[in-house]
Amino acid sequence: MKPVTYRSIWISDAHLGLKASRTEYLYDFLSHTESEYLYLVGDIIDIWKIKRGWYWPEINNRIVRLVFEKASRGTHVIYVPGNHDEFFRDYNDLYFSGIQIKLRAEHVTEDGKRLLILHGDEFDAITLNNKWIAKLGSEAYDLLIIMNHWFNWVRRKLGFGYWSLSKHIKNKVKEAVNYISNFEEAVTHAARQHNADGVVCGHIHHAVITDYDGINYANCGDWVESCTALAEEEDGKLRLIHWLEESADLIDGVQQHEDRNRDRCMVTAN
Ligand SMILES: [Mn+2]
Repeated sequence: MKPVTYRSIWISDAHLGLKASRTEYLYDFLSHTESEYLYLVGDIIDIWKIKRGWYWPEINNRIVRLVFEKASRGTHVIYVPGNHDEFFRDYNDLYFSGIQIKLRAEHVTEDGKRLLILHGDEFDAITLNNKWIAKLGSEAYDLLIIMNHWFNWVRRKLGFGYWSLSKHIKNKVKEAVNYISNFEEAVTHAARQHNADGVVCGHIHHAVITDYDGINYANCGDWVESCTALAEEEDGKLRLIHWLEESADLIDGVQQHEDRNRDRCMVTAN
C-alpha cells in the first residue's frame, strides 16, 4: 500500500511507556503516511511513567526507529517536548540524527500562514484562574506561566509527578467543558501575542480545529484514546485525521485478535 502523503503531520500525547498507549495504531499510522515535516508535539515518551515502572514493548522501539528512518529519508522532524517528556526541554535547539528539539516551534503553511507549535501544559495554571486573569491582561498570563513552571519544578524535585489540571477535572463533565474552552482561549491568546495566524498544540487529549477571533486553533489529540493526528494538505489546508476510522482494515484485524483472546479467556475461566 502506497503511503498517504501530506506536507506536514503533527502528533502529540502518544505516551509511549504507558500500557494504555495505542502503539499498534500509532505505528500503523506512521508507516502509512509520509510528510515533508513531522512535528512531535510533546508527551511522546511518558518519562514520568517509565520512572515509576519500566514498560517498554518492542513496538515502541519500532516506532522510535521509524521516526529516525523518516528523518534520514529527508523528513524534517521537530520534537517539541511536553510535560511528560520535559527531560528533553533541557536540550532546546539540539539537533540529533535528523531530529530537532524545540521548546516552541514555528511553521509556515504552504499558503503562508504562520503557526506557533507548543505542547500546552504551561497554560494549565492560566486556565484554572481564567476569569480574573483575563481582566489582568497579558503580563499576568506570562507571570502565571512562570509560576506554573516553578510550581512543577519544585514538585519534580520533591519526587512528585507533574500536576495537570486537565487530568484533575477530567471526570467532572461541566468543569471539563469549561476547562477545554479556557485552555483553547489561553493558547490562542499566546498565538496572538506572537503575531501568529494560528497555533498547534496537544496536552488536553482533545483533537479539534477551530477558530478564536481569527486565530486558528488546532489540537492534534492523542494516541491513548482517540488516535488522532493533524495534517497539512499540499495546498496548506489543515485537517484532522481520525486513524481509527481511516484504518478500518487494521481495526478489523485487531478486533478479530481481541475476539480470539476473549474466547480464549472465557474458555480458561470456565
Ligand atoms: Mn501534556
